[in-house]
Amino acid sequence: MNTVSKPIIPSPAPRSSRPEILAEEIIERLTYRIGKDAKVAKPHDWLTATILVVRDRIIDKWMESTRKVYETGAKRVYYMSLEFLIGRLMRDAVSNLNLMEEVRDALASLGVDINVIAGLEPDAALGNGGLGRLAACFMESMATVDVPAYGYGIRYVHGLFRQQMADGWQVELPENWLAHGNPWEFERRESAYEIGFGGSIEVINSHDEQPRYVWKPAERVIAAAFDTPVVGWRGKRVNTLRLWSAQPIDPILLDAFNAGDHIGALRESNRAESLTRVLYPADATPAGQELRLRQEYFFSSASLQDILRRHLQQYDDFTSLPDKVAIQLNDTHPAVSVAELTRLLCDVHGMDFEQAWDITRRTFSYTNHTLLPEALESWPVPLFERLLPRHMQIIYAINAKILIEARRTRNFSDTEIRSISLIDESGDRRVRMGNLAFVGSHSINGVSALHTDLMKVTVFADLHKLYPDRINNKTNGITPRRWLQQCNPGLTSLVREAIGDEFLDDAEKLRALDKFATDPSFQQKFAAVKRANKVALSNLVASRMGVKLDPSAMFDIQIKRIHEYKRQLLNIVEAVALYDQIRSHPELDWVPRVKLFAGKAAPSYYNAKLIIKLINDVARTINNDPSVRGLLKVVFVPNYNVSLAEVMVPAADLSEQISTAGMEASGTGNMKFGLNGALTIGTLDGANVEMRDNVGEDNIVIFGLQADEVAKIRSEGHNPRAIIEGSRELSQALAAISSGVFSPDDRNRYTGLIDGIYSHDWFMVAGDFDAYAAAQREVDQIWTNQSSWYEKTINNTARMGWFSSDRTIRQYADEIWRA
Ligand code: B1H
Repeated sequence: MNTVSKPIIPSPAPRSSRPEILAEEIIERLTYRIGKDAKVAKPHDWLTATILVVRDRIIDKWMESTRKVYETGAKRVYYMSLEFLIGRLMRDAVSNLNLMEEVRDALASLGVDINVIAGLEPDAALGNGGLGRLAACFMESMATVDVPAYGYGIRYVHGLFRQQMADGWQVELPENWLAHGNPWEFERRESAYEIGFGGSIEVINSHDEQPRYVWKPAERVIAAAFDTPVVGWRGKRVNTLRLWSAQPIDPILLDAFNAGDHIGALRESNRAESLTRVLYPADATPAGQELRLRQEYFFSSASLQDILRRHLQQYDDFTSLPDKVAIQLNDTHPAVSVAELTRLLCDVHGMDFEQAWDITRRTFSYTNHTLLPEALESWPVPLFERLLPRHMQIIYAINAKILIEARRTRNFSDTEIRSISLIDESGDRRVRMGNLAFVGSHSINGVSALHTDLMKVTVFADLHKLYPDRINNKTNGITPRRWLQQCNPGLTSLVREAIGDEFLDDAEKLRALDKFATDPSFQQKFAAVKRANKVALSNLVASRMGVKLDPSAMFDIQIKRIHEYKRQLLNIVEAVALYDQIRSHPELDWVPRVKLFAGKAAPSYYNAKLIIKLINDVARTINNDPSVRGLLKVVFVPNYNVSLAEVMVPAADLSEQISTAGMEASGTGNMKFGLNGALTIGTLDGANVEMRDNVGEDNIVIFGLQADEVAKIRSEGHNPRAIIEGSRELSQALAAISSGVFSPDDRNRYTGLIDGIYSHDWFMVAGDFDAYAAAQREVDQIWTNQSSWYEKTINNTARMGWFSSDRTIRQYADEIWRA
């Protein structure tokens, strides 16, 4: 026998992190990878060279992490999400590798300022808002707490649009994060899969007990993988974010090209590539278009094929899948996966339906992120059938099984059956993705305690009766690395001086700060850090918008997507009322305030865009009125994104979390502000409820109707007109807006918007106005006693550690994934 012994391949030598060595490597990458002479290198070249050097240090750990999972046979977790709102990566990676000083010094020795080049990195904005940012925090926390995990998503060429203001109106411009290339990613040509659409189904052995179904798609595209390493805190573990890009099977149809049809020759290629070209810019509402369903199926199928391939490489068959694989569905966007996994197991791998279904259900779990009825995804049956004919059959088969079970075991009535069915038969027939995700999962979780409670009595009330053990809560969290250490180095140093380093590894250790809350010298240092952060934000606002802010005023900030339920309108109406008051009573001691707003509106959401315009109209009027004497300023900062949040969050004195109770599933911005020492003014909605429980009711200002009261008022009838007429401040403010005081160029601009408050007030702007205004005056009162203000805000920082996404991920790992 001729045996060739396997060569022993040495691992690369560990890399030094001495600044001199780092500097040498940066020059090496600049020269040989980018092809630039240091003498003519542009800041962008330095950035790329630096990222390549940092990346190499991640790769060693990456391979080690991957190897370890193979060796130990550990369970893998897959987080499937159509959105990953990552932001910039360099600071995150450098800081998690504990190389910040070394990289800074290395660059300084080359005459490069790390802050300048870090600011050039584009934000990876592959998400809309909270749901996408949560996925990014989870990726970092899964690496930190050592869960072997892969994120699966789409590599959109254009992430969330860039927002510009034209005369106070939002204008959307394309975003181009890949313009300078992406040094973080690795294209994996070997990991490519075919994805089909449309076509027909062939039945083989149709007379057998187990006929085989073969789907013959009419259309096919290739899903190509791009991997980004995600490094956890202290570089312990590196996981993979795998994003799929659509490519044509035939890049060019040469026959057509040779016949002179140059455009037709590229048609297929364009069609394929358009699949992953843009992120749908809706938040908390589904896009409902065919391309979106194609995106959902494309990334679901590619990810599942990849997961099954990896499993078979290591294990004999799929019976062990639920023990070795946990797949988390981030909302219903990947819910078609439930049908796709069943299909792959039956049609491709020859398993019988019952077993495939059992494995599917034990493998998936689903997170619900919203109760808004208009946000629950459903697809018209004819569209679904045309695009995914085999999946439609499987969904009918699952539905039959579930409905029979419900009738037999629980004696479900027709009404209950209609509500749990996977098909909505109430109008045009539609496939309900929420119900599909629910029945195809062993765990369904909400994202805050209140939201989970409401899930059980609203959208999933009947499914909850059928499967009472499935719904559970996992309150959201945020990564304290990005949202404290990196965005707020001043506060981080101050806390380290006071209580040592333990909180860096366990955010709940911040509790030790409690005893400093009343310490005058600590309060002063805390205030100095806050002031420095406010100066930094003021500089940004001055340079971007030419508006001057006074850092000694209270910075009152509301940043999030613009949505009626988030009630930016309530905030700006109160600002108008306050403006009135200041002018009527100039003799009173008004607390100087700067009201800052930022956020994007879905391009097709008319009222949201109108609210942006209103904020800008009010800002122009107030900021130019000398009688206000700078006591009130209103600013709308354009193009809100992760990087802007990293500057605004640490600079906030007051955090506005004022959604209509029962409508914000959790919120995560609320947590970022609390952690960074802002006082929250908020309703008892989403995770605000648990924030109050953690920080204590003296350290948060809660106002307004509660979720059950809102529900009761809505069902029994609400009379906003009477409320408005009973509140002088509110009626004056609404009359001013409605009559065109802030829009002299178009006096009717806001008539419709304000009429909505008078006629139905669905979002309880009138219903909550007086309580909100009173709460704002209470905030003013607290501010006038600065020692009491800082006592409360220090208590916030001290008690927000529980909201670390490390805690959230540990709960998912222990209670859902069992990883
Ligand atoms: C949240 C969404 C969402 N809930 C549909 N739902 C989308 C729905 O493109 N779409 O079709 C996009 C996003 N996003 C948010 O999730 C909640 O509103 C927040 O309250 C919550 O904190 C966040 C994370 O759980």
